[in-house]
Amino acid sequence: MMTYPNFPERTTFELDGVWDFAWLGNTVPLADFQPSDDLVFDEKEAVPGVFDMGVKRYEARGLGVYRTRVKNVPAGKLRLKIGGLGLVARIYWDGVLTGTADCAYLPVTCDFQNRIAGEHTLIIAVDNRYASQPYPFFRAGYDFYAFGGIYRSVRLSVLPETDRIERVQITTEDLAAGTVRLRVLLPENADGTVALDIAFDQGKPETYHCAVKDGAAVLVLPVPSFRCWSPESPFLHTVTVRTDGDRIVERFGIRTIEARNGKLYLNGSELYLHGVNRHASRPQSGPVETVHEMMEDIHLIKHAGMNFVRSVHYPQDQTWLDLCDENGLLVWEETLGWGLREDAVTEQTMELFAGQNRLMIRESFNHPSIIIWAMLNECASQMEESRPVYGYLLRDMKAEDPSRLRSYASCMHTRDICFDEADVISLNTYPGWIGEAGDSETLASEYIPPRVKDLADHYVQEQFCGKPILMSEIGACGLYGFHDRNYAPWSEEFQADYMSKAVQAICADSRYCGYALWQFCDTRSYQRGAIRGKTRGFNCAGLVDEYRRIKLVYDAVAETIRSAGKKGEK
Ligand code: ADA
Repeated sequence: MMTYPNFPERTTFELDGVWDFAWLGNTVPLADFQPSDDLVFDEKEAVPGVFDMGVKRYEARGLGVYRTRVKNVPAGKLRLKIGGLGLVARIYWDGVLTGTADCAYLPVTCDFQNRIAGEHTLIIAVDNRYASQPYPFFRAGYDFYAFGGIYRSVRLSVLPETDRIERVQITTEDLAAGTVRLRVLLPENADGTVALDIAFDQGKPETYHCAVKDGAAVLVLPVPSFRCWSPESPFLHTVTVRTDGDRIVERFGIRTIEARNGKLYLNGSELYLHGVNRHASRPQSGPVETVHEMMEDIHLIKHAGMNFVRSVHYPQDQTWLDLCDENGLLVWEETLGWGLREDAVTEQTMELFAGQNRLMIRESFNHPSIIIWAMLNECASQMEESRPVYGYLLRDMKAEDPSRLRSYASCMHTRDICFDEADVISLNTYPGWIGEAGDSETLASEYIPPRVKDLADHYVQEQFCGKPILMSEIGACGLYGFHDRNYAPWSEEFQADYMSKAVQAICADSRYCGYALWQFCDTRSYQRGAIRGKTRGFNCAGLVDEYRRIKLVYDAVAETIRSAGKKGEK
C-alpha cells in the first residue's frame, strides 16, 4: 500500500521481499560486528519480518544479519528509509557503515553518497539483545515482547541534487474557511526566497514566491472545495508541492482538536472517546502486519462502537496511521518508555526521550486521526525530581506541534504531580485486578465504581485547571475458551463483567472525556521472570485473543457502549 508522503520524481527501490540472512547469535557484540567476505549467508528471511518467532530461533536473542543486492542504482545521494526495526541495528552499504538505528520502532533514515552506478550490497545487522542498545529504551520484563527483526518496509531512493523538499507540515488554520498552514521544509535552502508550485487534490498548480527562514517556507492557503475530516466523515485532501528539483505529495485532513472546561472538542463539537489500547502484535510475526490484518482490527474496533485507539507503547507503522485516517479512527500515538522508574528519566537522559518524541511527531505530523501525542507510560510521575523532566518534554512536544494535545498515562493515581504541562489527564487503573488484594466474596468489578469516582474527585480540583480526564487503561484478563458460571478470575465471564462495569461507571461520570480499555487483543509478553506473571506468555486482557477470536467481553462491551455510551454519538 502506498503511504504518504510520496515523491513522484525520485527514483525509488522498494526493497521488501526475501533477503539473505546469517545468524550470529550471541557470538559477537553488535559494536564489534564488521561485514566480511567470510560471513556465510546460509538462510533467507522475509523483510519486513522477525527472526525470533519461527521454529529455528523461537524467542532467541542475538545478532541476525540481513543482506540484499540492489541493481541499477545510479551514482548520487541516496536515502535509505526503514519504517522501524528492533531492537537496534548497524547499516552497511558495500561494506561501509552508513548508519545506525538506536531505538526500537522508531523510523530510521540514512543518507549517504553512492559513488558508482551499478549493483550494490546492503547489509542490515539487527540485534535483539537488550544489552546491545546504547540506551536501554527497551528493557527485559516489559509486558510486550521485544521482537528481533526488520518490522516495517525498507525503501531506497535517489535524492534530488538541489532544492530537496523534506516534508510539508500541514495544520488547519481556519476550520470554517478551510484554510491550512503549510510549512514546507527545505533543508538545503539558505534564507532567501523560493518558487513553489502548489496544487491541492487534482487541481492546477499555482506558483508562490516564498521567503525561506530557518529552512522552511510558511504559507496559509485556502483548500478549494474543502471538506472537514471527522470520524463520521473521514475526508482527506492531498497537497502537491514542487520545487525546481523535487516534488512531494502529502495527505492531510482539515480538523481541529481542543481541550477546555474538562471536555474534548473535535471541529468545535464535544467529543467523547470510546476506545481501546492496541499493540501492533501478531502471534507469529509480532509487529509485522498486513493491510488486511490492520483493516480487520479497525473493523473490530469500530464494530464495537468505538471511535478511539490508544496505539501503545511505541511509534506506529505509517500504514496503520494511514488506515486510521481513511477509516475515521482517532489515535493516541506514544513513544517508547514503559514503567521507567527513578533511575531512567532524569535530566541526564531527557534529551534522548525528547529526540524520540520529535522523530515520532515529525514522521506522523499529517495524520488527522492523531489527536494526542504521548510519552512515558507509567513512569515516575509521582516524584518531585520528575517534574522538570516531564515539563521539559511536554513543552518540547508543543514546540514541535502546537496543534495537538499532549499527555502521558499515569498509574500513580492521586499521587501524580506532573500533569501541569499536559493537556489531558490520563489515568491507568485496575481496581480489584492489579495491585490490590481482592476479597474472595466480592466480585472484582465492584471495586471499579469507587475508584472511578475517587480519581475524578481528585482531578477535577481547581489546581488541575479543568483539563479533560481520560481513563487511558482499565481492564482485566480473560482466557479465550475458559468459562465459569461463577465468574472465576481469568474466565471469559469474569472479564466480560469487569470490562462492561468499567465502561458503565466511566460513561456515567460526566467528569471523564472517555476511556481506552486495556486492551484490544491478547499480546505476546514475556515468558520468564515471575513464574505466574504472564499466563501463556501473553497479556490476556484482549477483547479478542491474539488470533482475533472474539471473547464474551467483546459483545458485552459493545452492548454496554450501545446502551450506556450514547455520548459518543455526536
Ligand atoms: C500496565 C501497562 C500495560 C500492561 C498492563 C497489565 O498498566 O501500562 O502495558 O502491562 O499494566 O496488563 O499489566
